[in-house]
Amino acid sequence: MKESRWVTLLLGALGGVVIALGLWAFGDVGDNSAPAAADTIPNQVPVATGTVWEDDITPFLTSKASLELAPADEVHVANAPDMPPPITRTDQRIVEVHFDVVENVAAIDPATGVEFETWGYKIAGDDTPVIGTPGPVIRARVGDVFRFTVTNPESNTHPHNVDFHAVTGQGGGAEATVVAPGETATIEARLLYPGVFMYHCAFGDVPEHIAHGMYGGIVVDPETPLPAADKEFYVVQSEYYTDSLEPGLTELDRDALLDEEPSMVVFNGYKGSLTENPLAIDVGDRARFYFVNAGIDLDSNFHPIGSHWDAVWQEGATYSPPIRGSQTTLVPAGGGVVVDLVGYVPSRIILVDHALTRAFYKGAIGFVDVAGSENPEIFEVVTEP
Ligand SMILES: [Cu+2]
Repeated sequence: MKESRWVTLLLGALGGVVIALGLWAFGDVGDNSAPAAADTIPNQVPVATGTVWEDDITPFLTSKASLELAPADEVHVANAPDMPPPITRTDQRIVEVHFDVVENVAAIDPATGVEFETWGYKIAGDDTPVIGTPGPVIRARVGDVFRFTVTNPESNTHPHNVDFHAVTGQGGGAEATVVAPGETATIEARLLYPGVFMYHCAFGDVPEHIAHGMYGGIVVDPETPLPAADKEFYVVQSEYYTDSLEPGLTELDRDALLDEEPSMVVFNGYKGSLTENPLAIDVGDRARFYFVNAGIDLDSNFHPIGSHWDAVWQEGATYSPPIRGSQTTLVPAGGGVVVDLVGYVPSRIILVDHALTRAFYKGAIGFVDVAGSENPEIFEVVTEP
């Protein structure tokens, strides 16, 4: 490189430092061309050099004092595999959700009768879930204030809490939501980032609480909605570490937990949940999956056998554009993804963790039944065996 080029680079770098110091000294950072509405407050925060990202992705916030409750007919919770409808409003609101903690004994492999002490969450006042895991899916819009209340019924035995990966604040709300049996706690948290996020109990021996089933997903819709889908589903992958696969009540196998060797890897809380109750779509449908990998320990290699992921919002980061046309998407433990598939021909699409030991032997398998007319332009059996 020529000497003059070095000098230019050096002067440029010095200039950048001077500008950055100036911005920092005069406190100009944080005003990233915010809209001038009276009740809008800038959210942008300075980074160490005193600069802000020009494309800061968090929204400008309507002050809490100006926020109204979300419309009464807007749905914010659903039990797997259902999703609440997308949030269609364009303003920020307060979204209220109330969970009860579940402690129960449930069949985690109903076909063989393997039972386990399942802990989890349910919508307060909703007595339909008995297993409690995965917890209900929550849906809100980015910029909303999430007012979350958790009650641990007096009949329970253990304290619990919730760490929301969608929440910015100490422990994702964990410390503030510790509830002993008989207690109730409430937090308010601004949902700064859109996406699909895990939540889980983070009390005491955290892996033990998650191993008993204390996890779920929260979907934060982006300001610019995703392209519409015809059907939406909520699917959670998770692991059980039982000391037996015999019928009857099994115990947590601590050695297996330490070795990260689950006896079961399941979708939606128990073995067979999505094979005994296949998801149903029609030819022509775009089906969207809000998928959370609760772990505890294994990454998921999420694949639709006999189809493709037409769109993948990697890591569930829906602010970013999707990649298109994928076969298998990697979902880390404690992560999520949003994936679309299109029903092109009538068939049974098989959802698996393509680490196939988990699918064939441990339960990480589910069905999507596509109904409609054959299309030989896409698939045709030429000669039967
Ligand atoms: Cu817990």
